[in-house]
Amino acid sequence: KGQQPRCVWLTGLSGAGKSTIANLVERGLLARGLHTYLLDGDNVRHGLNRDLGFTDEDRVENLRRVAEVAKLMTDAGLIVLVSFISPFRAERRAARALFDPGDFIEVHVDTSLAEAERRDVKGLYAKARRGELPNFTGIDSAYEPPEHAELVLDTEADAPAALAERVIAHLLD
Ligand code: GGZ
Repeated sequence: KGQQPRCVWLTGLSGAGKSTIANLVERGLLARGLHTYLLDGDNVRHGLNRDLGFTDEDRVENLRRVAEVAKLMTDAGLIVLVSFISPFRAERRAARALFDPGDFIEVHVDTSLAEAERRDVKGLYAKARRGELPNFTGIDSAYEPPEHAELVLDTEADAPAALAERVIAHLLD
């Protein structure tokens, strides 16, 4: 059951901790002999989607392509971890619709805007507040929180390692 191909879709604000958690989940699954692939901005936005920016229209297309690639990868037998802000409900719903029920696990990496902005690891929120990064999620571009996520990870309450274990437990359950 562990290797049953599935898509684990992480959504949350910039700086919420999606990448950190996704990397820990990937390591944990690898340690259990499971085959995974992690799709994120680092390996998608510089290649396949390098023609896309951060307007609503471009985010919609970014996520459409990511969902289709994730689907292809599950067809190849992988557990696919997807780590994008994915701010709009409609695109997350469209992604879910590509998979059999139960094979799409929406994970809300839940951090308040105040906390993400307080951390501001990369200084992007400060830049956005200065008007140097237009269409920044949470500042002048919307984030629509999930209403039916399979998992809600409160990053203000628990450490990334514990949250990653919850995702792994859900997959192995
Ligand atoms: C949000 C932006 C923006 C704007 C650049 N809005 O924290 P990061 O830096 O490393 O992750 C963010 C990443 C978001 O890209 P996604 O592909 O995940 O977004 S979406 O799902 O909405 O398509 C951030 C950086 O890119 N970044 N400009 N305007 N994040």
